[in-house]
Amino acid sequence: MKILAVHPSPLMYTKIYLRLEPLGLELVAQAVRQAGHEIRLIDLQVESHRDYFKLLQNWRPDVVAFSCNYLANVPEIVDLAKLTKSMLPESFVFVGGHSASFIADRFLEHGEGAIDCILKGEGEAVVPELLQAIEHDRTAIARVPGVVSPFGSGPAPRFVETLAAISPARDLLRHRKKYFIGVLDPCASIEFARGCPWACTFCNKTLFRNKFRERDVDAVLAEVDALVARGVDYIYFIDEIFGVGKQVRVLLEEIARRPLAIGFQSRIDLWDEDTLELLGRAHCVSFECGIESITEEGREDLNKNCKYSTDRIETLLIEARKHIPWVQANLIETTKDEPTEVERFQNRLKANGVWVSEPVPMFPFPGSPQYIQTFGSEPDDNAWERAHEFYLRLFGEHGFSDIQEQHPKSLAELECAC
Ligand code: B12
Ligand SMILES: C[S@@+](CC[C@H](N)C(=O)[O-])C[C@H]1O[C@@H](n2cnc3c(N)ncnc32)[C@H](O)[C@@H]1O
Ligand code: SF4
Repeated sequence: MKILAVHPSPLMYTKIYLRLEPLGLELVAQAVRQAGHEIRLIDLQVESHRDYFKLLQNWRPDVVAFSCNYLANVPEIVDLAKLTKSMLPESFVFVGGHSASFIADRFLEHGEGAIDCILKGEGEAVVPELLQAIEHDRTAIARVPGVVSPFGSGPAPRFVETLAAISPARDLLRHRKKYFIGVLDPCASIEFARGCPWACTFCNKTLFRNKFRERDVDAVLAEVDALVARGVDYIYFIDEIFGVGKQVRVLLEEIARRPLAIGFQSRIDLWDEDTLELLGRAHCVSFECGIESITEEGREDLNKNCKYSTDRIETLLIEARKHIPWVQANLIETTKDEPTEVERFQNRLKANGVWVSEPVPMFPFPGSPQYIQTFGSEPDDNAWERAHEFYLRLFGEHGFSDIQEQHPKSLAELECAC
């Protein structure tokens, strides 16, 4: 079959600050190709709706697969699915990714028949099975793990057991040079590990990226070398937490020998003076970490489980900045931190070149322990509406952070405007 994989348009900041390649979709595309299908990929972060419709018209795919990691992309995907079905009524349209997995039933409802199913979970683990059902017996899709369809739902979503076999179909990307972070381009994304062994209360990882799995270091280096050969000189590790695995030191020593810069998100308590020096040698140019609170009580409340004291955190952030040009520490608003103390902490670090965020209001993501603490049960079909309403009510009174919209609309208002 002919499969068209589609990534939706950019989120606001991806126009001005960073725009990353659709790595998840590239992995799904590779699994589709290995299953013997023809595959093309279009990324609407860098191509237009016009390009998409042209491709539909000229290539006439049998299946269109959308990637939806963010709720902000839902309206666009619903509209495109409807237009796709009106142009190619025989085509099979489905959606995968984080957000699609969280709101599968609602997604189908909004699709009004234009979306044939949602595939929850890690796509590469099960997409060949779904395509087999689509090709031979469409009613069988309701037996595929992670499928939610108007004809019923399959067993629990499947996740990749080992990362040994995964590899992204990077060659399908038509505009490799259009991905960037800040002024560093062309930039590529790589994953070294998936999941995280910690359980911070606010972190939206339990439904999707809980289990920690590490890739083989040689496979990662082979991917790095292939990218360098294509002219990439900046690699962003998209792991939610880079630096946990057993092979991190080996990887960094090898990267130190190569002509490229790297960036990532991590926890400060995974590093010390020696390993920060190694990061400098490995040409790390961007290190972002979640400090969350300037007090041990605050970090405890958020179940951060940080093994360092606040003084040690401060020392290491300043040490990191000696080796790395951009070091960022994120804070979350907590009742345990005195605003004047926060300001002093920020000023001391900023004087040493470390960027510290303003404390950010915590969103009770369905999929975070905080959601269950706040609402007393696992997320249901109304979870996102409930969390959003709660958040607007709470911080509408207290105020949002400096980088947020100060009078955000409710989901109901936003839906009316679509
Ligand atoms: C890069 C990134 C961003 C970038 C995106 C930049 C871009 N597109 O250019 C930026 C910085 C903008 C960003 C912002 C935010 N992000 Co973010 N982000 C990530 C990050 C680090 C990497 C994404 C990635 O490439 N993953 C790797 C690939 C391999 O996985 P994947 O894309 O999920 O794909 C897999 C599956 O989802 C699925 N799949 C994907 N597409 C498809 C398609 C089909 C057809 C199928 C079948 C399957 C499928 O299969 C893939 C392979 O297994 C993830 C963490 C992580 N490591 O995943 C967080 C993450 C996705 N972000 C998260 C969050 C919370 C946010 C923010 C809300 C943070 C905030 N408070 O502002 C914002 C939202 C912005 C917005 N306006 O909506 C959460 C969850 C998001 C959610 N849906 O709830 C994550 C998981 C981090 C976390 N643990 O909290 N983010
Ligand atoms: C920089 S990364 C985390 C990096 C790394 N995993 C860590 O633990 O340090 C994501 C940051 O976004 C912020 N964040 C995540 N979820 C949030 C939520 N639900 N509400 C507010 N801020 C959140 C936190 O400051 C978090 O550390
Ligand atoms: S915030 Fe970081 S350390 Fe905490 S659970 Fe999420 S990824 Fe893991």
